Amino acid sequence: MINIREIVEKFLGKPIIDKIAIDEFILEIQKNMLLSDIPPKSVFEITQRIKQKIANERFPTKQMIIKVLYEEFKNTLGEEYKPDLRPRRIMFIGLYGSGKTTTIAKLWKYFSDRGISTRVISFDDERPAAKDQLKQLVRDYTDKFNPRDNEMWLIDTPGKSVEDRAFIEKLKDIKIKTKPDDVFLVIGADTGKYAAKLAQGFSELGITGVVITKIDGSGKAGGAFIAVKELNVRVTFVGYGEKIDDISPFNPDDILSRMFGFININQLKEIKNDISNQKFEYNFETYLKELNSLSGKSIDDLLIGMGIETNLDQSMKLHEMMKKFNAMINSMTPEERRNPDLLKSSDSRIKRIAKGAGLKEIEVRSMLNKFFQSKKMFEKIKNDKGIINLLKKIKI
Ligand SMILES: Nc1nc2c(ncn2[C@@H]2O[C@H](COP(=O)(O)OP(=O)(O)O)[C@@H](O)[C@H]2O)c(=O)[nH]1
Ligand SMILES: [Mg+2]
Repeated sequence: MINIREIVEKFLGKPIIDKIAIDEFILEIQKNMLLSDIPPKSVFEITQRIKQKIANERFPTKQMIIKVLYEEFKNTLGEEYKPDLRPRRIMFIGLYGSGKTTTIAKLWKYFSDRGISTRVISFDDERPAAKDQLKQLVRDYTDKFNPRDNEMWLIDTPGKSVEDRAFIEKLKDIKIKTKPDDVFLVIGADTGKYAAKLAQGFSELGITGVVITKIDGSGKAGGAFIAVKELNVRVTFVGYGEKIDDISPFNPDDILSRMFGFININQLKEIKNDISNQKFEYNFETYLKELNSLSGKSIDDLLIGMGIETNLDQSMKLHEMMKKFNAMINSMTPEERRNPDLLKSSDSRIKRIAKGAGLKEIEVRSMLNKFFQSKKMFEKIKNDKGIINLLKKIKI
C-alpha cells in the first residue's frame, strides 16, 4: 500500500508552504508511488495533474494541497463497486495462491449474510485440499453442480501459470460447463504493476471483474489497483486479511484512508471507540485533550486525511492557534468546559475568559466559532453510518 501518511505528516508540520516545500512534497509522493510499483507513466501523469491544480491556486494552503492529492488519487482509483446481489454464477480464476479459495469462502459469507442463498463448488482437482478448505468454511458444501433459480453460485478453479496452455483450456472447459454470469480474476496485491500483464494473460476467459487480495500485507497494492484501472477492468472486491470477514466491495475512500493513514493512530483508536460507543462528548475538555495529544495538529487534519472538508481558518497558523486555544480553555470554569453551550449567549463569560487568557474578545469569539463548527462536523460524522462503518473497518 502506498503509505503517504508520513509524507503528509511531514508536510503538515512545515511552517511555510512555498514553491520549494510543494516541489519537495510532490517529489516524495512520486518516489513513494514508484516504490508502490505504480507504472512510471502513471506516476508522472497523476503528479502532473496535482501540480497543475496547485499552480492554479493563488494562495495554496496545506489543506487545499492535501485535498487535491486526495481527490486526484480518488479519481485515479475509480468508482466504488456496488455488488450485484441478484442470484448469479461467478467463476473465480487466477494464479495458484492468489487467494481464490479464501475469497470464495469470504464471499459465501458476504452473500449469505445478505439473505442470498449461496452455494460453492470447487473444480480444483489439481489440489484436492482446496475442497477440504471450503468444506471447513462453507456450510453444506457439496460436489454437485446443480444450480437452481434464486441461487448464487461461486465457482472455484485450479490455479497455475498463464503460460500453461492446458491450464487455460481447462478453465475454458469449466466455463462452458458452468456458464457463469461473471468471471472474476483474483490478483494478489503483491503482483503490483504486473497485474496488467496477468490480466491480459487471462483475457480470453472474458474477465468481468477483478478481486485484489492481500492488500494488508503488500507495499505494491497501489500498483495493482492502478494497473487494473488502466485496463478498464473494474475492481469488485478487496481482501485485506485471512479472516472470513476480511473482504469489502471496492471503495476508493476506504483504500485511500489506508493509503493516507491517520495522523495519530492512538487518537484514531480512541475516536473510533468513542464513535462506535456513541458516548463521546465533544466539549472543551475533550477538545483540549485532542489539541494537545495531536501535538501541533488538530482534528481538522485528521479529517482532511479522510477527505472530509473542514472549516479551519486557513490564515491562523496551527501552533499559534493551539496556544490561544489552550489559554482560552484554561480560563474557563470546569462547568464551562464541560458544557460549551453556556458560552453561546453570554457576553460576560466571554469578557471574563478573554481577560483571563490575555486575548481580545474578538479572538475568543472567533475561536468559539471554530469550536462550534468542529463540533457540528463531529456530530455529523457521529451520525454518518458510512463513516462509522469505514472507521470500524480500518484495522489498527
Ligand atoms: N493476508 C492475507 N492473506 C490472504 C488473503 N487472501 C488469501 N490469503 C492467504 O493466501 C494464501 C493462499 O490463498 P488461497 O485462497 O488458498 O489461494 P488460491 O490458491 O488462489 O485458492 C492462504 O494462506 C490465504 O490465507 C488476504 O486478503 N490477506
Ligand atoms: Mg484454491
